[in-house]
Parts: sequence; C-alpha cells; structure tokens
Amino acid sequence: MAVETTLSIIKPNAVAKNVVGKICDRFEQAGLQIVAARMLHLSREQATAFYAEHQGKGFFEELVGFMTSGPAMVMVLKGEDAIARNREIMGATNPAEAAPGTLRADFADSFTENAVHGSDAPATAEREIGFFFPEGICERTR
Ligand code: RTP
Ligand code: MG
Repeated sequence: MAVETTLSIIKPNAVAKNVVGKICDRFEQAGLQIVAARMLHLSREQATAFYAEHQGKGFFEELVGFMTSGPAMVMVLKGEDAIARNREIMGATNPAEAAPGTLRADFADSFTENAVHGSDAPATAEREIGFFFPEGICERTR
C-alpha cells in the first residue's frame, strides 16, 4: 500500500442537507486527511468537462443538472490507499446497493443524488485533483 491522494466531492444534495461535517468526520475517522477543500457552485461547463467520460449516456443531462443545482464541496483526501479507501467509505454508486454504514447508504437521495464522488483510479485522481486545484495542495508533514 502507498500513500495516495484522491478527489472527493460532497455533492449538492448532501451540502443542502447540512451534513458536510458528518461526511468529513467519516473521512477523518478512517484516517484520511483533508489536504485541500473548497466550496463552489459548479457551472454547466465545469460539470460537463468534469464528467466528460459520461457524455452521451442516458443519465448525463440529469447528472449535470444535479451537479449544478447548488454548492458542492471539493476536497483532496490523503492517506494509505486513499483512492480505494474513499470508495469503500462511499459505498456503491446505486445507494440501494450501498452497504450499511457507508456514506451513500446514509446520505444519498437517489442514484443520481448519491451524496459523494470519489476518484476511481490513480490516473483519474491526478486529473480530477488538477481540475479543481490547479494551484496545487498543501503539504502536511503530520
Ligand atoms: P462518482 O464518479 O460520482 O464518484 O460515482 P461512481 O464512480 O460511483 O459512478 P459513475 O459511474 O462514475 O457515475 C457518475 C455519477 O453519475 C450518476 N449516475 N446516475 N441514474 C443513473 O443511472 C446514474 N448512473 C450514474 C451518479 O451520480 C454517479 O455517481
Ligand atoms: Mg465515477
């Protein structure tokens, strides 16, 4: 296992429900550090570019509409095996299939409004972190 960084987004439905703190607490309890964070309201252009891999799929318009519906919190998480660890904490994409105790089981409202995003591989994490934090992130030494 290696120390990794990964991009996390607390999606607009979770921000609207005021559970940003609870979600951040889950990451910290799991040993992941928040090394960058910003609240922003994604533009249509940003959401389309961020989710470019899904362009043309049936759910794309609904996804872009949702992601631009209100503020989201974008964060970089750092820790041992952070990419896979974050996705474990998030649970399955479809909240109906998400294991009890995962973020999506607890905070999703639907398949689309599933509370959180997490990078799915090292190359995606690098692209997604650069997308939202082109200026780089803080180094934490402890
Ligand atoms: P994410 O990228 O947000 O971390 O989620 P993921 O990898 O688990 O899922 P992905 O396949 O990348 O899908 C991206 C997001 O699109 C929405 N979605 N809706 N209604 C649907 O059939 C459907 N399929 C995907 C979800 O918001 C999903 O997280
Ligand atoms: Mg994905």
